[in-house]
Amino acid sequence: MEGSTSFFSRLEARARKLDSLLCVGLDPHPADLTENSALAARELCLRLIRATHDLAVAFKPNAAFFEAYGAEGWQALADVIAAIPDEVPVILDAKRGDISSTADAYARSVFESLKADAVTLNPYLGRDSLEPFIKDPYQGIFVLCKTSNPGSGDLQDQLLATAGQPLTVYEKVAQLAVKWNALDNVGIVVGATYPEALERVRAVAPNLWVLAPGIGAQGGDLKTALTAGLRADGMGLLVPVSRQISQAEDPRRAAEHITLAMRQVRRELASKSARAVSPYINPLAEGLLKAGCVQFGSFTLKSGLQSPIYLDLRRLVSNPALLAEVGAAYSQIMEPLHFDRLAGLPYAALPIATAISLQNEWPLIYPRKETKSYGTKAEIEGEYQAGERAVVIDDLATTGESKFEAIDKLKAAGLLVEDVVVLIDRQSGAAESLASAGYRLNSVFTLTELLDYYEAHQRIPLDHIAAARAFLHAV
Ligand code: NUP
Repeated sequence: MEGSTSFFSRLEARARKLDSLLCVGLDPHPADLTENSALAARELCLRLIRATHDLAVAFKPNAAFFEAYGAEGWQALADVIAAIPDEVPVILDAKRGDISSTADAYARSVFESLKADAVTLNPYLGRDSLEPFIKDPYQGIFVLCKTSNPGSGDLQDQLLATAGQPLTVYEKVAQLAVKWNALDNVGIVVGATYPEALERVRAVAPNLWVLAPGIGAQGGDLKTALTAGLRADGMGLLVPVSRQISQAEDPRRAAEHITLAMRQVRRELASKSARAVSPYINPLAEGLLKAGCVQFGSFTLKSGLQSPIYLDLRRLVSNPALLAEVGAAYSQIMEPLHFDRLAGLPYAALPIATAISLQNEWPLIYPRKETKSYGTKAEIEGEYQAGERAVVIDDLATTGESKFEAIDKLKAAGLLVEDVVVLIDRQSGAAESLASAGYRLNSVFTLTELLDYYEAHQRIPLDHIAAARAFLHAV
């Protein structure tokens, strides 16, 4: 259709340009109208658009307030959407959801007839019911995850039994949304009235865009919601506000006021933490310690250095549930990366790369450690084509030296490499040396974060922690 700019890349570009996360809601409540008619609803929304279009990252008309007026209301909705300037994305709040053949008709209604850019959907019917809306990355969806209303817990807070920790239904929805977001056009709805849900969803979906209604009339607090729900980079949370703007004496002033308050909170949060602590630290730090993947004492490293901490992720193969959790954490941080296949580095990362591959159906190759002297004499096992992008998967990053050896082999085979992903960054120069050669190091967490966790939870004697920190500073 409109080319390849995905819905969220357009939304994010506008959010950055305006330095804002405000989405202006267009909800013509009958009580706010000069008369109870579709015409008055239309006029109110047109006034709001004129007053706030340069402050709105997006507009969100709610279909219900227009549908209530029948055919005239539907026409008013079409007029309101048509009046929104092209550069402002329109999110139609209609909460659709049906079997795929019917969903296909809903998608045509939303995108072809009404010409909205995105729509809210109910995920109760599953992946195929969403498919017609996300075929084209230009158009996006926000899937209901944890809604802002008092009764949202009746179903959404129910616990599901899983292989690892029990999960709420809404966390499961967030997990699925991460999977469905292959084209960068799936976000979720989490009410600003439930900051703890925003926080839990962020742990499951660190990169997804969240639409967080409930500020103002429903009692949600802006600062609490932003603190709980922003992505590590201070983006990723779109805050729709309807009544607090539409019912204000001066709607533009109200929108300006919210914009400034948002900027202030985001600045404060950014100055507090250059890099937010990884959301994976809790479950994985415990599991790794229990499995003996993290040991404290005195160990000789491959480089000859003596280290007071030893990380041995080869032991993961004996702990399949933990291996699966590790694979899931990699998968989450790999969500924004672009690649055609995984390249697992022997030996430690091969089972991890296999877990990631199985969880996402991402194909895997691996450069051999020793070249075969017989048969195919292959340097790289698995299928690939020259020109494809490979993402390097390893267990740890220390100096980065072993990553360069592997990258050289992959490049010699015509593959492109941009990203290296590891579970733990030992912070001994790998990120810097990879960056200077044009590669990005992505880690689920750093060794410092792991030590901070063990110290805060008193899992390890303090002298071991201190020795490990001293070692980190020395290298
Ligand atoms: O969980 C949700 N809560 C919610 O309020 C999901 C929504 N889509 N909404 C919608 O956001 C609601 O229907 C209304 O259109 C808007 C909130 O309006 P206000 O409370 O800012 O006036």
